[in-house]
Amino acid sequence: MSGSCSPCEEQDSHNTAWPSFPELCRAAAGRLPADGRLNAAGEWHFVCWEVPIDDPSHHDQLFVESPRAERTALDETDVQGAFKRVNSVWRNVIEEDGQFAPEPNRYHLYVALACPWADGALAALFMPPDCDRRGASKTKGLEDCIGYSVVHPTWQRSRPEDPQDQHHGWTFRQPRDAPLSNGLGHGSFECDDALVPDSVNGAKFVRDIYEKAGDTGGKYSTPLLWDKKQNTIVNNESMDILRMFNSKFNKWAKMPELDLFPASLEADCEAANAWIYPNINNGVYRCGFAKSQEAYDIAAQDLAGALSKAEELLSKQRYVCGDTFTYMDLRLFMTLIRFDAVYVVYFKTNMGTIEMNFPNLLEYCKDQGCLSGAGHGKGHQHAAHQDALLHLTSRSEQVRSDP
Ligand SMILES: N[C@@H](CCC(=O)N[C@@H](CS)C(=O)NCC(=O)O)C(=O)O
Repeated sequence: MSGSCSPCEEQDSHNTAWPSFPELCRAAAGRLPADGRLNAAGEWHFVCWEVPIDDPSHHDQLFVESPRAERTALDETDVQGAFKRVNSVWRNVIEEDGQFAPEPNRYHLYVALACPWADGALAALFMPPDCDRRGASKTKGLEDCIGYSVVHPTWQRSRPEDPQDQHHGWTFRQPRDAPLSNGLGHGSFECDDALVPDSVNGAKFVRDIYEKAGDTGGKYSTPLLWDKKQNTIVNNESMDILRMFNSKFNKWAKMPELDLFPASLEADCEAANAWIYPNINNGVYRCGFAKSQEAYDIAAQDLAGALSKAEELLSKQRYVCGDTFTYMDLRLFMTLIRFDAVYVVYFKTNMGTIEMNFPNLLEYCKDQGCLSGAGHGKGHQHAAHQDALLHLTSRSEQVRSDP
């Protein structure tokens, strides 16, 4: 095979067309290619690269200079500078008679409230006192069945004792501990009452929990569902976790009848997800984590179009799929509620604000009143990704300079 590899999503290293990455990794004395990751099974996956892969003299370019590059979402970019989210690695399922059986008080959820994916999973657990404006519950009421921990919103160096290891990630603190600054030493972010330290593993960092389960490749993301019985990770994909919370713990749920994944609306939800997820939920990240102007412009255009489409849709119906609240609403809400406070500034999604420019989306958000949302969002985004974005020209700046 000759020539450069075009941008590609995760591919399997065992594909015979590609050089053997495990061998390359070994040959590089433990150094890992910059554009790849080890999955939980210890197999090497790469995201993309642009060197002639048939020429061994170029293989050095596949390796990072530091002994070890711990991955975060900020590294998940293709050669055009577009954010390409890498799939979650831990995908076990909770099922009767399976390795992970449904049981009360067996599982523990780790979340960052700043994270819309994790906050959605957490919101599904809780039964708030007075639900929404029209009195309908939107959560399962599993708070007595599944425990949880909440990280501090400001990423910290997870191995500060190792000068070679520059990974920054989620950390646990007690409410009223000393405030934290970000990795560049900026800011002072309080340890508020929303923080819940890790009572299960006693971990200082989310990374520690992944490593306890044998995952040393990262990324060390939330949500993360932990099995206290087998001392391992069940799953770190919010959609899977939501699905399991929806149906596997109904014996203990206060609202077993609430179905966020109704079979009758499956096709409608999937059709909505096909444009809402890439353009809005992940769309804000595609703007925020873009590393080229072109990638940002495409993402911002997709996002603006999808917000207008959602605005139009919700002028006609209460929920994304009609009259019924589904997981699509939970996920859309979790993005919209962060939009003005966080994404407009930090991810440069400033094609408008929900409050000023999208009246139906604003009403829609108010309608979801009982859901928790956006806790810690501002503190995290403004403090964590200190090197993202700063060189890109935002949508509103382009409009200003091009009247
Ligand atoms: N696919 C995952 C994505 C979760 C995710 O991206 N979490 C982010 C916070 S919003 C995270 O923890 N990132 C850690 C990192 O990038 O190191 C899901 O939906 O559960």
